[in-house]
Amino acid sequence: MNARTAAMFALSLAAALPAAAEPAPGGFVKDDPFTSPRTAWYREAKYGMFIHWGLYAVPAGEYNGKKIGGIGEWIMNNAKIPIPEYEKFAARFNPVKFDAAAWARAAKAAGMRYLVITSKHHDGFSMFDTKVNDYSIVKATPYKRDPMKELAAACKAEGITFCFYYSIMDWHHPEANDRGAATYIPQMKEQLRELVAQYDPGLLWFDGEWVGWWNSEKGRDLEAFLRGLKPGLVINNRVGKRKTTDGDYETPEQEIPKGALGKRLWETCMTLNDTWGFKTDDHNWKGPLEVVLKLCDIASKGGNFLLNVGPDAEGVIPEPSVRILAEAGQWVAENGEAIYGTTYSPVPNPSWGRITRKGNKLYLIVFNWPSTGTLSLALGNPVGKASLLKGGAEVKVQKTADGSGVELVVPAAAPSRPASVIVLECEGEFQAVKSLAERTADGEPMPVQADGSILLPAIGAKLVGDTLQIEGQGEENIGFWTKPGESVEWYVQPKKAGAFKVEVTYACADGYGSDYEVAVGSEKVTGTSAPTGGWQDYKTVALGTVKLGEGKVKAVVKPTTNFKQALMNLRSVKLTPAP
Ligand code: FHN
Repeated sequence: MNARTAAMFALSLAAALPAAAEPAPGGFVKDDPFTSPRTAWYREAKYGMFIHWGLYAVPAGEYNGKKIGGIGEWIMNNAKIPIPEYEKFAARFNPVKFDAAAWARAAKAAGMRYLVITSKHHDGFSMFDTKVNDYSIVKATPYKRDPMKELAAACKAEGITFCFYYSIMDWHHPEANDRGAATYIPQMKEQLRELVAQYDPGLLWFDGEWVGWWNSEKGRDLEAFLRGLKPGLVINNRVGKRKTTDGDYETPEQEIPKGALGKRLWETCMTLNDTWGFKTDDHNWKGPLEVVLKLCDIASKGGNFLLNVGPDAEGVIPEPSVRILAEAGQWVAENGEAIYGTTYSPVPNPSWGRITRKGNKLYLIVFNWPSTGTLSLALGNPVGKASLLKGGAEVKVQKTADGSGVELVVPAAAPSRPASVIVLECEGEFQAVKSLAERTADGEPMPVQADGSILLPAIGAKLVGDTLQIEGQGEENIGFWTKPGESVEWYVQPKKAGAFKVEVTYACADGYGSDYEVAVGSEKVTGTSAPTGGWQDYKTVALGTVKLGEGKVKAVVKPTTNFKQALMNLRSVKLTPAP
């Protein structure tokens, strides 16, 4: 079908189409997606499979013998393929190896509980049985079947919520623009009515909303229309213009927000390699470890993870995708209780891992299992029991003497790889204890241990300078100390006045180092950061003693003379009552 025919057909159809179904009488009263029963399945599911599948799988990143850069599903745009030329891919699209049950099984094995597939991407080609036009897999390809019908049934059989992606932007439709919107939008609504009526999706994932002719008013109208079709539908924010009032949740793409987005649902969508639609030459796969760590990071911030696969033109999901997702799925099968149905933790994520919350339980997802046998957590709550999620073995938990939170005593070996989960039952409303860095920022002293000693750790320091950085996870250090004018500081307030031994734990590579001082109140001791064998080869040196009263004073470490490129990687300073 050429552009002129398409235009004539669209105009004739617009005249024939029933006025798209308007929302239910009284329209749609927006409930709060963060707590609505409507989104309960979505908040439980947490992890979904994104599938980009369409005509673009035929060229698969190559056109006229040339590799086309960019994401595979944009080849029509990136290679500037004229519509009549692109339409010819339809005659070559015959996914005879498509196996809906195998796709649903792959999602299940991954631990994914919903699936979002492209019903129509920007190229305007419909991957479902539509009556609105003939530019579809049923009418324009030798395949002639409706794969979406089969996939919806297969997902249902596996207990996976079936959902659709739909692009507002349409490069094929002659009226998908400012001038023709009045014609195009009713046809778009009719296709959406078909999708809801024929396949009963749990969620509609809009995209392509950035086009200039789409606006918030049209978005609100479309959302009300859809809520009228199916009040329980979950809809993303790209139905409008990605405002926080649009749809039910935010959609960061290829990135993970730094933290929770308050009382707003969100979902990171991400490719498993570097393209959404299939490309023969994209083998840059994320591994199972990265998938698991991203899933935990996202869940700890209250997000969902929608991870993409791009099936080829024969209807096959690339084997590396299936393998990677299945391997990550083994961890999810063992530890999914820490992901499904959780929300963000009221306690900041610690350096050793991530924390999710479900009711009065915290799930401590430990990436860096401690060699010291203990884990600290800045939690102010009274705590109940703690146990390993895998196997249920009890974990001893006690409040720390210095009020910095709780300490858990853990077995020597991590129960799971790449992350182990401890379930901590809490009482009452969650109270996060200030982190050590927050205490220093507020001028509060570092905690005093039961023996009177005071640890000044990297993570509790105030960094005075713009190149200093906290590095590492689990046993952090202060690094990038490349400017002699930069220093670090803490506050100190001994329980009892007296003399304190000063020890420094640091690492330094050959060719670097400097003389430095540790000033505590009006007293100071000095040292030289001689090489220790490497930037991660730590050693502890005693620098002498300082006399301290019971008042609060500042402790400051700074380079003095003979500065050679960098001072050190500083793990901690420790003050111990001297006999
Ligand atoms: O342009 C699309 C792209 O092809 C892909 O579908 C992604 C997936 O979220 N969305 C748009 C880019 O933001």
